[in-house]
Amino acid sequence: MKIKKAEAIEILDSRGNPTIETTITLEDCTQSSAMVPSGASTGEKEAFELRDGDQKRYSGKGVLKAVNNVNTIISKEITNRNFADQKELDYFMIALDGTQNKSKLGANAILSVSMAYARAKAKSLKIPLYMYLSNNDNYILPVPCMNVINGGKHADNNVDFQEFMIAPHNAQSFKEAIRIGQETFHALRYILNKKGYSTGVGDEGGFAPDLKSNEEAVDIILEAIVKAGYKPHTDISICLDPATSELWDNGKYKMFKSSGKTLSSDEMIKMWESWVKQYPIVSLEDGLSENDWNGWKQLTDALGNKIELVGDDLFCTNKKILQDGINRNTANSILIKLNQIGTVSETIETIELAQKNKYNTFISHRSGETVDTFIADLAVGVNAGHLKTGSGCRGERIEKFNRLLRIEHELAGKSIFAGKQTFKNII
Ligand code: 2PG
Ligand code: MG
Repeated sequence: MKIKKAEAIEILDSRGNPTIETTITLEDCTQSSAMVPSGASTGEKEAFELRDGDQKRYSGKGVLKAVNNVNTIISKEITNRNFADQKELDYFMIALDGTQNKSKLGANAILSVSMAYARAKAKSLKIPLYMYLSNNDNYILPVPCMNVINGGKHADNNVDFQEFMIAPHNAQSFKEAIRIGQETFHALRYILNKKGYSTGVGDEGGFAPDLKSNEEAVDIILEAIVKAGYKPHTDISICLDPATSELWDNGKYKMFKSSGKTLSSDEMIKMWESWVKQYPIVSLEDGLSENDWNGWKQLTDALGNKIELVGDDLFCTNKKILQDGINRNTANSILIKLNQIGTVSETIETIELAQKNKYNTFISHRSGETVDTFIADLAVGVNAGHLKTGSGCRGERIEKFNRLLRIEHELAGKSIFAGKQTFKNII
């Protein structure tokens, strides 16, 4: 099936910043589009997001160069050419770019084409996207890890750690898990309001109040779980993404937003050990910085058999870096973000490497999102078991949950909900 047309335009993401949308038309006239998200707490080794740097437009954040690369260079080379499959197209674009990190054409440009092509191919084959992305017939709906309190770079409050998530795992279906999560989210709003805290939300839809300490975020969430009628640990556990690469300052961790206090790597590990003792935590993402591999090894030795230690900035969805982590027995899980690596095929290869080596996979949105729901299909297609896509509000987050509700409905009895199985050695 040849590509007839590839056309990109500049649109806006959920933070109101420009991003790229590409529409692919196949020779059978099937047409599909994809929109690319954008991170705030990005890993140093992520694929290159091409922005214009023209201060006269959107403070330099425009993406007209990336748009132009799709409409000229990429379009010229891929139209009227036959690609056997997704891999062939993706590797063709990687070669066309020719750099290590997709800095010539822009990972945002390349990914928009890769995702739109996947969607168009699925449509042309008359199968759902999750089926196109899958290599077997088993479909597992992920546990939604809902980011109910936002801090760090995602909110203008005094909370240092970026994400406090609830994982409603004790449910028979995704639909039930979402209900449990939403009821807790609303209970949390009630409690924050009662305490006189702000109920305004951050970039990912979680509440973003000023708090007395980082710990207080977990304490209030536990209160909300009980208020909603559920049991912490049994029904709902906690996932954290403190995004500590953002706190890394001259070999130490600095609590920039609260006390300004600094902690050594050892002290951070001790802190996480005590949090894990004290709270029903099932996963800790980027508990240490991407530049603290020695600390990561110690953290893995200390907590690796108790909870999921998820590498986000650490691995950047890059299979070479993941392989390094596997060789060094570092972390036991990986966060997966399409735009960290820049093509659908490479994303799936990284997931396959993780799964082969018994690393858990956690599919993720970015803090700057669009209503594109690709990651919902990806989570089901590769049976990732968990997905984080924000909180219980903000349309760009809810769209992913709604897509999963539709997928579960469509599969009527032919899918299972990951539930407790996801955290089987932990809960
Ligand atoms: C993260 C992500 C998504 P950002 O750190 O995991 O929640 O944030 O997109 O800003 O990198
Ligand atoms: Mg992260």
